[in-house]
Amino acid sequence: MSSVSILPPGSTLGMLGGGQLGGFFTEAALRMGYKVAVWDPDPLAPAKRYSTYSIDAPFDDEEQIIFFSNNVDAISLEWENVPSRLVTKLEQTHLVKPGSKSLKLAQNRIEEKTFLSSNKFPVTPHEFVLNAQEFKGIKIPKPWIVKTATLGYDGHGQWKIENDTQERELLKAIHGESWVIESVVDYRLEMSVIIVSNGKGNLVAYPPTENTHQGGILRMSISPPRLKTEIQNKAIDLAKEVIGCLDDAGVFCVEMFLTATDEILVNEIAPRPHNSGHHTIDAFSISQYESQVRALVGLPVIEPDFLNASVLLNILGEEADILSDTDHKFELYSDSSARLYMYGKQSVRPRRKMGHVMFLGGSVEDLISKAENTLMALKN
Ligand code: AIR
Repeated sequence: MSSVSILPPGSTLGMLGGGQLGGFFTEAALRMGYKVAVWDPDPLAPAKRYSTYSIDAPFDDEEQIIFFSNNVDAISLEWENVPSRLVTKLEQTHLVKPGSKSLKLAQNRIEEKTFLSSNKFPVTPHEFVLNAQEFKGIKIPKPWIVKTATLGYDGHGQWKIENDTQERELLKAIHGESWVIESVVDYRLEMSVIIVSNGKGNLVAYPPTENTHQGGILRMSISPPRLKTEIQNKAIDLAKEVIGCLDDAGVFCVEMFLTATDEILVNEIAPRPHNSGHHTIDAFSISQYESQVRALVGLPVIEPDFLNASVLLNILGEEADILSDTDHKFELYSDSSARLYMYGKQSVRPRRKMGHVMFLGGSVEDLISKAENTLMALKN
């Protein structure tokens, strides 16, 4: 473990994972004078567009583990599916923020739910199912949300099961997995809070965003959320308690549900910046990515200033092709409040996050209608 308290500009930061989240981290780190080594098995991973060095090998390549270790001063990550074994190994010689403890929790929904409920944080009613036979004994009435315990993100490994036919279909498709079965909660909205932790008890929160999803994938994030200040503060306090309990350093996101009776339930914890926090690039003085750099290098972790309202619209799958089709006349290209971010992903997969549009300034209602109009235009 390094004894240096602040890593100076010019140091090299290692990033495990090279998607859009790692890409925005890399841009922030470069702006602050750092170099970034991005490791992602995909040679065309988006973050590699900005990296100083990159590694394309699988995460278990021993030679590359040595090369990476020898060339970076501190390490962060941007994806839950980075093997925790690798992080555990790197932690022996380097600062890794967040570390393997939070990563392992986020990699296994059974461990995550157990952590949340054993610390008395409010969660949805749920049961664990350790093999296909145990589906017979589930006591929670349908409809269910069925989630694989491991390797789930962006709606992967998640199904809504409303009746016995759908349950039979699901059982035909699964092999040797374990699962979390959740009740479908009657919630009024989903929200998320980004927390930055310096690992020494200083926790800073971004205000909550209100999120809408389609097929388990984030579609829009609205900031500020259309919620009473009192509820926003409750969400911030809860998120700080959850991350405080994790006792790790870095950027985290706590996803939550607000029920019809204004109860807040914790849904998931991500030990990394979050897609619902992209707006912090344009709508706050310090982005979640700069905060990730600050927490990693030991710079002060501070409260960001709110600059303006924003609505994020994710561009999913083939919408990226439609948006770049020059025959279409998208209003957003003539709208000075709209900023387009495309991640440079080479292959289009259905519902893959390909980019986002950030609508900025004015009232949230106007921004939402601009986002909705863009979505309509993408469908035509
Ligand atoms: N990501 C990580 N967890 C959830 C998401 N969406 C981001 C990370 C990761 C990328 O999505 O930046 O590298 C993977 O996206 P894809 O489209 O390659 O599956």
